[in-house]
Amino acid sequence: MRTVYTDEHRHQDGKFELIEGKFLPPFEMPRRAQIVIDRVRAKKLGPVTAPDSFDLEPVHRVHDKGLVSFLQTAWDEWVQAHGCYDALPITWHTRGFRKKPPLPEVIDGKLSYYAIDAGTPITAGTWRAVKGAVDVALTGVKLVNGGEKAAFSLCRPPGHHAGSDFYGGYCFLNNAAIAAQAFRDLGAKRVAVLDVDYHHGNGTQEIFYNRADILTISIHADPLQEFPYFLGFADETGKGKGEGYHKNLPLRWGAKWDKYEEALTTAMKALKKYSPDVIVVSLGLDTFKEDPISKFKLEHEDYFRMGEMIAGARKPTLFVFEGGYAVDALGINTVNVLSGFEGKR
Ligand code: SS9
Ligand code: ZN
Repeated sequence: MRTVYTDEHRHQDGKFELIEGKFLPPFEMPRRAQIVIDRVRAKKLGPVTAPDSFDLEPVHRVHDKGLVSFLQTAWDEWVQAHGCYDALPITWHTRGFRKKPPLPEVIDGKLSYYAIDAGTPITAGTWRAVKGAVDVALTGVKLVNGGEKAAFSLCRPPGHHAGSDFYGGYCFLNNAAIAAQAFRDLGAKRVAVLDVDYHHGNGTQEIFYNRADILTISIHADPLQEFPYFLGFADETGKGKGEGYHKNLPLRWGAKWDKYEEALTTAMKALKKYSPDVIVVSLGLDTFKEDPISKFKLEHEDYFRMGEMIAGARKPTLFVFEGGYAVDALGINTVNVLSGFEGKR
């Protein structure tokens, strides 16, 4: 299968994230994508192509214009106010405030308005990297829409925590959601998004929650135990027209392949029943046993099986790269899924 990749991701290179009470160098780092593209080449998964450049119209199909323009100017506004440190918020819009407050005029307030956490630094190159990741996703769409059976969009930064008008969890714009909507706009009648990242795909769920034309399924750590904490429970099944077209499969900390396989079997059953024209996979590899911020216990081998099971749907499939922070193992695990999908071990 073809991989879409650009070095533009390197421009997202934060100094800090706030995690476990410490300012640490971000787990979401440029080496993540580097190690994956190296493995793609070493294993000869297929050709690697650079993305085309798209305008922002497909982005505006799923994201609020305010969020998109904020992401473009936030760094300059931040530097004017505070100098060249990473831009992170420290106040949140929570219960007890106005439901729909006006957008604050100052950068600190804007960060508080749009961000869901203090782990997602905006830096000098953030917008450049984010735009690159969207181009990578949309180029993958173009390939699959043009008849390729599958493609791998090696997006970085990831996207599945970003919603219509919020960012966080290392994500700024939702690459997978933008891709899913683009498939619809190119004529696909039904699209399914399968999110196998360790964390719940809250952004993707929020974006498509009231729609029946895009089925969303997420397998992830129980939100009672894990980020993003407030969405991703099994009783969330869609709203209005979208009722019955969202599925959450939360698993408790410590889940190994046996539990995971059960959930993935359930997911694939729902997906096959929906019979989509195309599948978008939010491919996170932070389910790995050595992931430094996660608590599932998948092994290298399990990722082949994951790929095989996804291939069982026999639909055109776009893989969109999401999380995974055991960097040394990230290339192996990612390419194992993609090789498994292609029936190669
Ligand atoms: C650690 C919380 C880390 C969010 C992680 C986002 C992962 C994106 N318990 N902060 S795939
Ligand atoms: Zn994750």
